[in-house]
Amino acid sequence: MGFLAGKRALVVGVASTRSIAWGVVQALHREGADLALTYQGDKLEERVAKLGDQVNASACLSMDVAEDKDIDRAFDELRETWDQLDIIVHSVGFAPREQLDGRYIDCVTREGFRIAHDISSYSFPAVAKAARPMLRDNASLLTMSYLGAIRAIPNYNVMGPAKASLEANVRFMAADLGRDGIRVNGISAGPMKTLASAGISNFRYMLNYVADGSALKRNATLDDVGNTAAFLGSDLAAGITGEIIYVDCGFNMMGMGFPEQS
Ligand code: NAD
Ligand code: 0WE
Repeated sequence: MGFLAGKRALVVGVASTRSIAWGVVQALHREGADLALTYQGDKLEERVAKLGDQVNASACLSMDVAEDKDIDRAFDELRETWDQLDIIVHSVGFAPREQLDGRYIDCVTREGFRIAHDISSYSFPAVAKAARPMLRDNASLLTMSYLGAIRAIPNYNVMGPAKASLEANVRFMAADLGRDGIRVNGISAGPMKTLASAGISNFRYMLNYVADGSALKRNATLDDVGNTAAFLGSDLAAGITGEIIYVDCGFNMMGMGFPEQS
């Protein structure tokens, strides 16, 4: 029996089989969790419904995190299937495309900043707020961050401040919900090829640079992230809250390359 048997998990942010959320769904399914998926808008409905079938998902719902009303509607629909929830995985990030190509001060605008922070950071507490009445008293909430939260990375631009805000949300949510036994954590994943990274300038260079500079000399995989998400969602992680766990094959902690190793 898997270590998530009997747990009900909602995963927000599956768009394709390359999505980090899909890696998470597969690991949660393998460990015996019951799953509900949400996707953004009708365009993704058919594709995500098929993915949901692959893991016997109990529900597959549309939810646009930009709209409070849509978040509330999705949870109203979810309540028709489940009365309680053990795990929420938030795997959503967005900034307008033109924010992510060029020098930061050239690219950043008030509206680009607002959208990046709204969709990539505020949506996490927004989802937690709507889910609050359904959350079991040992529930685990999880979000996906990136090294750009704490380091300047070329072209990541306004997503860096947005991820810094998301990581602060992890700490403030953990402090607030801790009295109710609810844990809140983040995974900071190494770069990986997904829809969100497709079309980013020099992404292939970045993957190679990070693999070469990492302790494990490779890029992190969807399975690496999915397995850590399954652990953090489970009672095995009962003492961990407010943390950002790096699943980056040991890139962030390296001071410099070790010449004799490459
Ligand atoms: P992805 O494109 O597969 O996932 C992003 C998801 O966000 C999609 O499912 C998209 O539909 C959803 N989304 C965007 N706006 C939305 C909205 N308004 N309402 C609802 N959903 C919305 O790409 P991914 O790489 O799997 O990204 C998932 C998360 O992982 C993001 O937070 C991203 O920042 C983070 N992350 C990605 C990498 C990477 O290299 N790919 C590394 C570290 C962290
Ligand atoms: O968080 C991310 C993805 C962020 C992202 C990507 C897009 C592309 C398409 C947010 N919004 C959009 N909007 C779009 O229209 N990552 C961690 C992956 C990523 O994206 C980068 C990276 C890395 C790594 C962008 C520039 C530099 C590095």
